[in-house]
This record gives sequence, C-alpha cells and structure tokens, in this order.
Amino acid sequence: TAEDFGYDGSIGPTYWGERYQECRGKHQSPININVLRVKQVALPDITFIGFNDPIDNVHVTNNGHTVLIEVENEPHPRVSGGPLDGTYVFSQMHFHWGDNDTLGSEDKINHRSFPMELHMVFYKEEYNTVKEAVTHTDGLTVLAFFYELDRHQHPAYDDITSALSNVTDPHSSIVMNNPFSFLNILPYDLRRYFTYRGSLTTPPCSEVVIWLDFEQPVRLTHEQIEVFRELRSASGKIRHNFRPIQPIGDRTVFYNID
Ligand code: SG4
Ligand code: ZN
Repeated sequence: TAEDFGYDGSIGPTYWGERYQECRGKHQSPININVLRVKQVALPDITFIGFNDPIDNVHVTNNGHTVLIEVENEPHPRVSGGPLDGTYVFSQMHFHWGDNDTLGSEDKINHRSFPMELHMVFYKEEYNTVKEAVTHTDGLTVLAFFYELDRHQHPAYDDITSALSNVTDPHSSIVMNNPFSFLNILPYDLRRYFTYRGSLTTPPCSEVVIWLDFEQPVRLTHEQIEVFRELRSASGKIRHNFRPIQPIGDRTVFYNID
C-alpha cells in the first residue's frame, strides 16, 4: 500500500506534520466551537446559486480517503455573500465519519461530535482553479453540515447510498443515474451558521479555508450512515476519517443569526 496519509498508526494525524509542514500551523482545522465564546454577527444573506437545479452527470468517486461527489456539467453551483468577498465555485463535496455513531464529525460544537459531516468545497472564482486558490488565504470556502440520527430514512440520500455500494473499492468511480440537487441533501435552515478561518483538514493542511458550519444538522438513519463505513481504502475499510480538533489559538468564531 502506498498511502500518503491516513488516520491510524504511522501515517495518522499525529505524524502529518513531518511530511506536511503546514499541518503544524497555528490556524488549523478542525476546531471545537465553544458557543459561549462566539461573536454574534448579522452578516449579509448568503446567495446559493444553482443549488435547486437538478444536476445530471454527477460523479461519485472513492479516492481512498473519503467519497467525493463531483459535477461534470457547467456552470457549477456557486455561493456568495455571508462572510465571503466575491463568488466561490463548487469543486467537490465529501464526507467524514467515525467508527460508530458517537463520533465522526471534524469540527465539534461544545465538544459534541456528530456521527458524520458533509463538506462542500468551493474555490474563489477569480483564482480560476483549486490549485491556484490554495495559494491564497481566501482561496476556498467549505460549507460544512453535521448529521444526526433519526429513525426515519432521508429519501434524498438513497441515490447517494446506492452509488456508494458501487464504489466500495478505492479509486473506483461511477456516474449517478438520477439527477441530483444540492438543496435536497441540505438542512432546512441555512441562515444560522458559525464561521471562522482555518485550514484543509487533510494534508497539506493549507490555511486557506473560510469555514461555514451550519447549525442545523441533517437527519439520517444509522443504516444510512453505515453504508459509508463499508467504503475501503488501500489498507482496509475506512472505519473513520476525521482529524482530531486543533488549537483555536488567536482566532474568533462568528455566529450568524441574521
Ligand atoms: C478529502 O481528503 C478530499 O478528498 C479532498 O479533496 C480534500 O481536499 C480534503 O479532504 C480536504 O478538504 O474540506 N476536509 S477539507 O478540508 O478539497 C481538497 C480532493 O482530494 C483540496 C479532491
Ligand atoms: Zn473534508
């Protein structure tokens, strides 16, 4: 196996800094958000562009670390407003999860973990590519959504979980059968969120991310989350793929309640 990083043993998060200097930085992600310490703000409304459109040719890929969902057709969904200066273009979304339902999210709220977290990654339009964007401190924004358990299945996730069962092997990929709309997989309330400056949560841990963590979780069943735990990396099942929390340092977390 030739994995460059992982979540256990000698390639686990404790050792990322040996090969990737930035993983030892002072503004790393994820963090614990202490709700008593956040600064309440009323930011401009976020504009979600193309989130309601049914999207064809959606690619689902197991990259050995997580499952990536990418869109082929232009124009890609976009986001602007809130704490963002300019427009950000969708690059990909992916998930982080844990061995069991008591852990799995990357950021925590009042030290509470959630069983899974969705990251929708966008790059700043003026930088044209993700590669260029990650060389600028405002290059990326990641919209983060937490999951919590429900007894009722979330029907919008059926297409994702059935796609997952076709990409259990690392570096396998399929195109989804049905059109896919971003809004369908998101929580209802998109107005309340936390925002702070941080990093990629995997090597190279670049400190280029404006994080937006939406407060309202998405509700899935235990069985829906279990499907993610069947995905495989080069060295076996991806039982967990979340980085431990990092020091907040001199940073402020803002809480938008408009
Ligand atoms: C996951 O490993 C994704 O597969 C990566 O995406 C992603 O890197 C990385 O996480 C870090 O992203 O939102 N968790 S995070 O900070 O989005 C980038 C790809 O490899 C650059 C495409
Ligand atoms: Zn992520």
